[in-house]
Amino acid sequence: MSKVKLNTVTMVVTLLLLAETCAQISKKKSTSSKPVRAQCCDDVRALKVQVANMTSLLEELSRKQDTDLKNVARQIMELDKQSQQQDARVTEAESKYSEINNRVEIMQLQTVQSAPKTSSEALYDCASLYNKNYRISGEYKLPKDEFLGVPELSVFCDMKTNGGGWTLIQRRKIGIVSFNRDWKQYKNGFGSVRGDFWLGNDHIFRLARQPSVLRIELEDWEGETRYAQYGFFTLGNELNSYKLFIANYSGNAGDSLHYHNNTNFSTNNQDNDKCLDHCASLRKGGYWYNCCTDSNLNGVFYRHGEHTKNLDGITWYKWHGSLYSLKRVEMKIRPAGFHS
Ligand SMILES: [Ca+2]
Repeated sequence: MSKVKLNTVTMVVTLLLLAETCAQISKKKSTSSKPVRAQCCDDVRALKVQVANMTSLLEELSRKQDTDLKNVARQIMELDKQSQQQDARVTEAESKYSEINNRVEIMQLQTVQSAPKTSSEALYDCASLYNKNYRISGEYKLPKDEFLGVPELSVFCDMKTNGGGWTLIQRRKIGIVSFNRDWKQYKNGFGSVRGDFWLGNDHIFRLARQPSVLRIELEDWEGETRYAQYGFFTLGNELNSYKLFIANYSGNAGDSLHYHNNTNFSTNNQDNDKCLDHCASLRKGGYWYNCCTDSNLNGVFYRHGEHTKNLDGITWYKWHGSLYSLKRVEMKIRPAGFHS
């Protein structure tokens, strides 16, 4: 490029010098130097043509450079985009890797569990798993223990919240599983521990025979979360209709379980409530109904926009009143003496 420019400049200077010489010659020999003048002017014309050619070449080169620059810029942008896509793929691969890692850990745990063991090292709940260094939230299989008369049980462990070690006894989040069920179903449990479920009154009763803490986590349709925790939680056995005993509330959701303290469990086919009405039928769930509810965590799952119609939704009176059905609920327990 600079070479071309230099040539053009040289050419232009030469042309000017020639024109000057030409003018001087024609001044000196104005009458007798016709052939010289003609020769000179022919050279000037030839040079003029050359300069014009050079100029157009320059313009063409300059245009080409512009195009090249634009192409380079485009290529850089393209490369940038590709690198971003690469980054996204790496992130995705990383998250898959950690998921697989989790599964491997859980499989290892299941292998450990299937080995024979004495009752003293029984994997009794999520807190005992936590103490055996299982620190990932997820589904675990608690083995059968004939010594304690404990059946095999799939549980979901929350190993993160407030120190971990929590065994979930209930979850509402998807809304496909109906909670309007009978006594036997509430006794044995239903649903899927990865989705919506009730662990089962027999299992909850057994887990809460040791002094336990109950934690209830709630989420509304705006994505806000609250919790209610009870430092004391236990249930009566089936003969005592799984009567609820709670105490020592703390949290920011308000205490909407207090009204249900010391009441029996009722279902659509067993009215054990403290009311002339049949609360389980009215509120369409199984719960420790009083007359009837200050909370209804096993009520009907209403999607956003439908939750102001009925009293039978998933309610927690002290937070959103009796007409607001919550988006998500988790009820979880762990031993009172648990230390993470
Ligand atoms: Ca009744």
